[in-house]
Parts: sequence; structure tokens; C-alpha cells
Amino acid sequence: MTAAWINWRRRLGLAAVASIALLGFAGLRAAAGESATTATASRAQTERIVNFEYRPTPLRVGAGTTVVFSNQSSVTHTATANGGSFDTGQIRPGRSARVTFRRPGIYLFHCTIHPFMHGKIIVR
Ligand SMILES: [Cu+2]
Repeated sequence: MTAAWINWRRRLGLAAVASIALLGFAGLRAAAGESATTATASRAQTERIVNFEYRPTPLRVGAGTTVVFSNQSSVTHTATANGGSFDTGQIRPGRSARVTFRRPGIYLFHCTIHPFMHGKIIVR
């Protein structure tokens, strides 16, 4: 083997390593892009449940927002849409439930255990 041939092979090897590194980098960038999309989709706002009230009411959010119904009281509550479009089920004290609001609209809801509790979420 001549020195020139060995040198050529060495260069080929380096090129292969370089392209694998580039591919790996592209893969990393794709993964980072995916997680950025996920982070955008998972934006959340909190609707607190305190003293037999939903706070704030109304809660204004953008379409696609996940509302975290956080029961910060000492009794169990629900957040149940008046029209039945969503229902958290029972949320025990100190626990929370999530509902994602994808479509704009005005959502009225209440607590099935304490029907005098009313709330409103405005999705734009
Ligand atoms: Cu309640």
C-alpha cells in the first residue's frame, strides 16, 4: 500500500465519522423540536376551588389551554359542565383534575355535590 492510499482511506474514515456526527446532531435537533412543540401544547392555567367558590370566575384562557382544577379546600368537589361537555369527577381535598379546552366558547360549570357552586371559563 502506498502512503497516498493510506491517506485516502484515512480521509474516507474521517468523512464517515463526520456524517454520522451530523446525522446525530440532526436527530438531536428533531428531538428538541418535538419537546418544544409539546411544551407549547401543554400550557396550563389553574382554577382554584376555595371556600365553596371557583377562583377566578370567569377564568379566561386561550384555545388549547389545559385548566387545572385545584381543590384547595377541605371537602370534595367536582367541576361539571352545565351542558355536560366536561366533568372532572370528584376531586378530593388537595388533589386536582385537568381539562383541556380546545374550542373557543363560554363554558359554564358547577359542582354536582354543592349545586350552588358555579363557575365560568371563557376560551378564546
Ligand atoms: Cu363542591
